[in-house]
Amino acid sequence: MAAQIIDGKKLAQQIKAELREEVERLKRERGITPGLAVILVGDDPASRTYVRNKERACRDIGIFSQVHRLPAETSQEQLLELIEELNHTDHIHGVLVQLPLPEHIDERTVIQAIKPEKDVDGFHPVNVGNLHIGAPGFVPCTPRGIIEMLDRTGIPIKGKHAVVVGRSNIAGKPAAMLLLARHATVTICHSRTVDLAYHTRQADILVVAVGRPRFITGDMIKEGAVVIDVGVNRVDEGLVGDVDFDSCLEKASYITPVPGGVGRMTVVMLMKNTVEAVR
Ligand code: BQF
Repeated sequence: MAAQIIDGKKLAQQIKAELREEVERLKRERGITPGLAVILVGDDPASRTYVRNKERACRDIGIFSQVHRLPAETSQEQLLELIEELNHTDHIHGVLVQLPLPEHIDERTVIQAIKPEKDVDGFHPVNVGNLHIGAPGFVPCTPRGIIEMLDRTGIPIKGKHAVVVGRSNIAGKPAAMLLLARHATVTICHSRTVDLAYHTRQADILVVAVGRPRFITGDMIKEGAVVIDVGVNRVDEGLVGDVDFDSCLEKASYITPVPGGVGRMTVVMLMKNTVEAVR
């Protein structure tokens, strides 16, 4: 039987409605409007789209947002200065630097400059460490969105074999940590994994975050698997995921679409982190 498609757009709208109420309450009871500052360096077209998505989500929910659009030639020092200023700006509760950064800027140095209490992307080593040990802190938006999707769809995680393909600091690695915290048995695969299909076929829950269009095909998954597609790849036909949707649809029990899947959840989890940054 064909898989059930997990509607990320619908789930995101539902969470947005909840956040709108929470923001309204913060304004009413504490006189606080959550504020998000986004820093975009350069003019990468995909990054511009993502930043626009974030601005729109803020507006929909009632979060104050400001976007700092800096030229590609901005020096690392100038960028660090801006971050330092935002770290000390009281009405800004969340600060994020849109990735990737131009070559001449060191990503790690920049991320470390963000105050951990305002690091709504959850990329600062303090937050990464907290995730690792299971302590409270900001969780990266994409992995948080994946867990939220599973939970709201009623898909149990405990005891399942979750296979994560991809080991980035933004998606794969933190997704594996969260699944582990929820008592899944976790396998992490990557570009050097030998016999990838052997591993992906073991998955009850398959999370794919490799950045290659239609990389995972139906023959690589187990009958009844839950397939979570993190990929956002621009091809001639439009946006496609890392999963070959058509060949996996017949075999999976649940599958996320692209567009309208994990990406939607990512943006709304950023909103959730920003609201939580007020506390
Ligand atoms: C959708 C991102 C790679 C590298 C840096 C909705 C987004 C994307 C797709 C979006 C992403 C991907 C974001 C869809 C933010 C997710 O409907 O499929 C929303 O805006 N995203 C980002 O900020 O940086 C990235 C992917």
